[in-house]
Amino acid sequence: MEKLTNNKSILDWVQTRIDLLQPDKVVWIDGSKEQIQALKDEAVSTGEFIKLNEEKLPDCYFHRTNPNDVARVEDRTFICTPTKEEAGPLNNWMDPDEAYKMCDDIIRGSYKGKTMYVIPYSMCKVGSPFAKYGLEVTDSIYVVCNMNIITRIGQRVLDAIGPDSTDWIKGTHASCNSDPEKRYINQWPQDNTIYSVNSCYGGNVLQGKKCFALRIASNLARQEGWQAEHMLILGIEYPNGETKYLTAAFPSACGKTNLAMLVPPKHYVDKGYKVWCVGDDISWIRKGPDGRLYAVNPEYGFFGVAPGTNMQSNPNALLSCRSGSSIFTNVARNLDDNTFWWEGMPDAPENGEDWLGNPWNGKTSTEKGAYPNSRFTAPAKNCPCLSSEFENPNGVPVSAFVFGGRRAKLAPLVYQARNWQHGVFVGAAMGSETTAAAQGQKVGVVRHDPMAMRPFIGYDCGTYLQHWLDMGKKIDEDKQPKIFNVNWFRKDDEGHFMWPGFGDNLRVLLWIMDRCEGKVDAVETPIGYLPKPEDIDIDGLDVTVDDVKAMLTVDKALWREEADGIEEFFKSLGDTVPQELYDELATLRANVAE
Ligand code: GTP
Ligand code: SPV
Ligand code: MN
Repeated sequence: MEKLTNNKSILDWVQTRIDLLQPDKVVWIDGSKEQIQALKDEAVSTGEFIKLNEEKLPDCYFHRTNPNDVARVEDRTFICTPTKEEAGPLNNWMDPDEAYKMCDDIIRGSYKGKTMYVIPYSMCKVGSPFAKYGLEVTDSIYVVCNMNIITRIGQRVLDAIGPDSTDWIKGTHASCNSDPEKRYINQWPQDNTIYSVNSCYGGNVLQGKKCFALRIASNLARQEGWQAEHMLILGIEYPNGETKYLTAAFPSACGKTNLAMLVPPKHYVDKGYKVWCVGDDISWIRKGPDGRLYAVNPEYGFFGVAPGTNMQSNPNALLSCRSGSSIFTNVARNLDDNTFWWEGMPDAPENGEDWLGNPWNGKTSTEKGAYPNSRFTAPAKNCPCLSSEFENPNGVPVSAFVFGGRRAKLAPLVYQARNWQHGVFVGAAMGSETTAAAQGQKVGVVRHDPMAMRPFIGYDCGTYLQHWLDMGKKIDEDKQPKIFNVNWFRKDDEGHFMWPGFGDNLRVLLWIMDRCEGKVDAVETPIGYLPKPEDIDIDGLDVTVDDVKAMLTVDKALWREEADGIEEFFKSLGDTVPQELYDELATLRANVAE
């Protein structure tokens, strides 16, 4: 085995992995094109990958996971802190020593006959002030190739860690036999350690993403005074050439990738507006030298929801994965030309194969071709609207934080919080209808999901909310991002979405930005500041001012019910919930009282 570092802490740890997992062979991932290509070829030869049409989809591959392993498993995700209180009531908890023992017993010897790949990876640009490094050992080429797309990997990472540092995250992935009863996604925040056991699904095993960049990082962020959030980052370029940035937190499968890459409506394009994507899922946020908050995207690619992505809804995402070097997981295939297909794309193949590998006629079948949580993995560099600031080591200044979720009835299209503390309450009280992004829960049920971080806070939720309040106190009021809530998913009585969404969401973002600059008035309501209906531009839409009015109604009776739900939720979080949030709840109650 050719080692790529002399760092003793790394070599010692890799040796413990070899002793435990007992691979036949160890391969260090240097990240070279040749090495990655050889791995792809090997995966094709074993059937792990299917190579797609090289002319139409250069360097693109298809992969199927075990049908029992198609989304994150929140009920099998554990935070292993010395005490249960540190993990808090929203996380599953396991005693750290017991968790090691249990996982080690499951994975011991599971690499026999296999190769261990050692992936050095970086979250954020290598060597940049925000960067943090990790190593993940895996027995899956699929994991190596995906990590190569969504993180920065290889020799340069080991060089950046250097010969002496012990400041890196230790990650162990073992595919085992995909036994759902023995599947564990465990984080030990005190040890900066991650285990992914008996899974090969992205969010469980591409450890840079949710395990590290959110669960482990949120814990580091609290200690070090910054924030790790489940937020997209986008820039709006105005016709005068100025660009303003916002970040937005929506729960899984609630529209982050779509918003991050939105294409402005035609009359905005004609006027010279542009939207630039900095990130579509995760933000690391710090106070900059000028006292404002700055956000970076620690990832290097996109792991996006496939179904619903098309040239109308999100052309930039489709172009990102079509232009090459992408991986498609659990989608359907068109066997005539060996390309991918999923719901929401035109021309369902007659001669197709569904995500399970069964013959599938998209013209006649009533079954879905692609799994609802099927995904594409695409390099950020492929994205036509990638921001020039994507690799800016210092990040971009944040003007607004936007929260949102799927609420058929309650939340208006957009509203603004009265101040930071109220904004933290709005984020803390967020609820959203559940989606297919997590296994083992009913889809479409409203659940509380503070800051869209419920499955990703690596410590106690009440303490996390306190950290949000503390961050606000560190920033002068005039430099604090303004906080908003949006709801693209409000439905009319017939169950249709009331707002066209997607590119037209820019119309709402422009109101948000105008509010940040004090350029537009608002209506004060019991829940915060709402737009005057005529201030949301509907030019060119099949929507009237009355429709907008209907999307902006605040139904006090519904909000009274909501307040009860929020109180119950806060109580379930225990006594670490900051008093300030109960004060905000009391204000809401008073405002919506009969
Ligand atoms: P994760 O990758 O799981 O974190 O998801 P995400 O938040 O990035 O969600 P994504 O943008 O992939 O969207 C998920 C689903 O929501 C897709 O099926 C979209 O078609 C749908 N969606 C996104 N934006 C809108 C919108 O503005 N309106 C409506 N009606 N649907 C939307
Ligand atoms: C999410 O579920 O929020 C995702 C996909 O972004 S996963 O990587 O599976 O977490
Ligand atoms: Mn996500």
